[in-house]
Amino acid sequence: MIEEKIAEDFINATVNMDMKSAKDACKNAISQGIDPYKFIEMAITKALTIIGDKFENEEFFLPELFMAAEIVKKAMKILEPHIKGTEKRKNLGKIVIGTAKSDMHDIGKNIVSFFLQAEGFEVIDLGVDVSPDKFVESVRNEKPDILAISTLITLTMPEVSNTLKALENANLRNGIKIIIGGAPITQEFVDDIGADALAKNVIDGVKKCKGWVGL
Ligand code: B12
Repeated sequence: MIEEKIAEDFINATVNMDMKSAKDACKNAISQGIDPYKFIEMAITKALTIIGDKFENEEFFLPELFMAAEIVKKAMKILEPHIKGTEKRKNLGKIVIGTAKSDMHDIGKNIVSFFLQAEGFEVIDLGVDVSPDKFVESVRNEKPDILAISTLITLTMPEVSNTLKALENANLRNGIKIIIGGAPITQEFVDDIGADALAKNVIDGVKKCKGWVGL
């Protein structure tokens, strides 16, 4: 299948740190009419999983992780304008999103943020390394319907828990739904800290957020 071949081209290019071929594969995917979301799952997420495994096995080191992240950012710039729904302006509700304190990973968060906006949510993106105090301040000022937190590092998971405690201490926990995403997050953790939902991927996350606003 052509989409598998193009996904493979992207994966090989990313693993070989070949920015030009990776961008060409994305452009090819678009010109072949491949759904950008499908391409993100088949090519981008898969490439990053391979890079992550190589990093874990000490075949790759930090420079490769950084380079792969740069390639993915450029790839997303090519794909984003072709994601359906970008033209919608429905205002389904307001979402504050950010990556937990001490965590700099933002590729997944940015994808989620992009899709939430494409679905019609107003999204306030606080970026990476967001302290519990900063989340609290934003919830106080923005009064969102949903707070969405991302974290990819096991060691930064306690910061998610600290954020929920800080919200409770500030009397801001009631009235908002809280969704947590990122590879190390489990349902048990979400239940333990008293968040409302776990999102295993962007589709699951967007579906749960839409469910909360009655869609
Ligand atoms: C790229 C990358 C980096 C880049 C990040 C660049 C960037 N701007 O994001 C850089 C080079 C900076 C980096 C640094 C580090 N990294 Co890193 N990194 C990765 C890598 C390869 C890919 C992550 C990624 O973007 N995945 C693709 C996206 C699309 O997937 P995702 O983030 O999981 O998001 C999806 C879902 O989880 C979900 N989701 C995520 N968040 C949310 C939130 C909400 C609300 C919702 C609804 C859904 C949702 O939806 C997304 C789309 O479906 C992973 C390996 C891997 N397989 O994940 C390691 C990985 C996460 N990194 C790791 C480590 C250890 C580090 C460092 C500590 C390395 C070091 N020694 O310095 C530093 C930490 C720096 C810091 N303080 O944050 C480990 C973490 C291990 C752990 N569990 O603790 C991993 C797993 C690699 C490994 N196998 O060892 N890293």
